[in-house]
Amino acid sequence: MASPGREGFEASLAELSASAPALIAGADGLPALEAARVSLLGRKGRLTLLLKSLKDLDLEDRKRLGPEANGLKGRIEASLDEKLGALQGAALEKELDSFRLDLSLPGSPCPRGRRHPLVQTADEMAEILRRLGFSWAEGPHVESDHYNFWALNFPPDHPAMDAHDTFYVKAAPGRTLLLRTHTSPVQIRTLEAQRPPKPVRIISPGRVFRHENADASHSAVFHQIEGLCVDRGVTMADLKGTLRLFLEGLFGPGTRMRLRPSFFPFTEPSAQVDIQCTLCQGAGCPVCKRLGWLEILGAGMVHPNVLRGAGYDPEVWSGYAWGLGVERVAMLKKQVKDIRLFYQNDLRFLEQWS
Ligand code: 2U9
Repeated sequence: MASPGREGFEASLAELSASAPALIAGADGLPALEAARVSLLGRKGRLTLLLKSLKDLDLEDRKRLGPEANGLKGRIEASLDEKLGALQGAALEKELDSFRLDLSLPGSPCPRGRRHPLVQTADEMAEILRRLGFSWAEGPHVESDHYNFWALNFPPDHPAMDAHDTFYVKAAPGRTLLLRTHTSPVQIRTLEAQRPPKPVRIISPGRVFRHENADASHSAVFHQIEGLCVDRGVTMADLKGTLRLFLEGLFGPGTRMRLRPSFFPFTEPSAQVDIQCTLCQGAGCPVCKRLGWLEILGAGMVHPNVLRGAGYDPEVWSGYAWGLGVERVAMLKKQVKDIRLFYQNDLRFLEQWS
């Protein structure tokens, strides 16, 4: 291209300086602005070509007009940027204007989940006992005969050991494994784990297994919560006080309880604990079989043989323990007539309690 010469250069510079702002200002959208940029600063844009032609001027003219032309380039770039920002801002405003969010619309519903009624019952008992200082302890479902029976002072001919009552698991010769018939092995394991012996206050909620036919009040798989407190100088009065607070917490203030003598291999003395019938307040009804009282749990002072076996000297330490069935409590509190309903997963049944 022929050199425009100094005058031509100056004329083009003056013309561009005058027309570029209007060109940019007049761009009414992003495509128009891009077209303006290309026409000024693109590879063959007017200012680009003008700057390229600088080299054809005399040195003196280059020194004077070069900075002027570059200054114009800087101003044009700045106003292109400014216009781009303004157009993008306006586009965003327009998009936001067209997008009306109605915050008063109800949200999409999320169905509320529920704990299983047996979990609700176990949690309620555990919470009362937690406040009384008892910690939650766990243990295996598949146990050795040692932890399930021998460590708990069962005599070798106790009927619980019979295959009719206990599920045995195939094990290596010389080793007897079974599905625990109560959660008491957890307490033995906990006592054994304290070396040297120290005070223990635990509950052992969990699943237990007994080889029996299911009916409205029996299930081969059910749940227990057992409690154990071992310390120096623990007495039957502590057991009664704890059970009173536990049963009042569970069945309401003023719930009456009574202890009747009983027998378990692992406690001595042992007691059967009843509460006054929650339905008829002792008057007698079908639920309490007209007795006015409901058998609710078994309890007693930990047998000295059990303490000794677990490494606690019975001359120094004493303890109380109790056990109860979660299903039995859930059935009483929620007025469920058949234990099997808890395991059938009929949501119409399960959703009654939240
Ligand atoms: C240790 C020492 C003593 C736990 C106890 C009972 C009495 C009891 C039954 C209630 C209904 C089982 O679910 S049920 O059939 N339990 O009557 N359980 S004392 O005694 C222990 C436990 C562990 C070391």
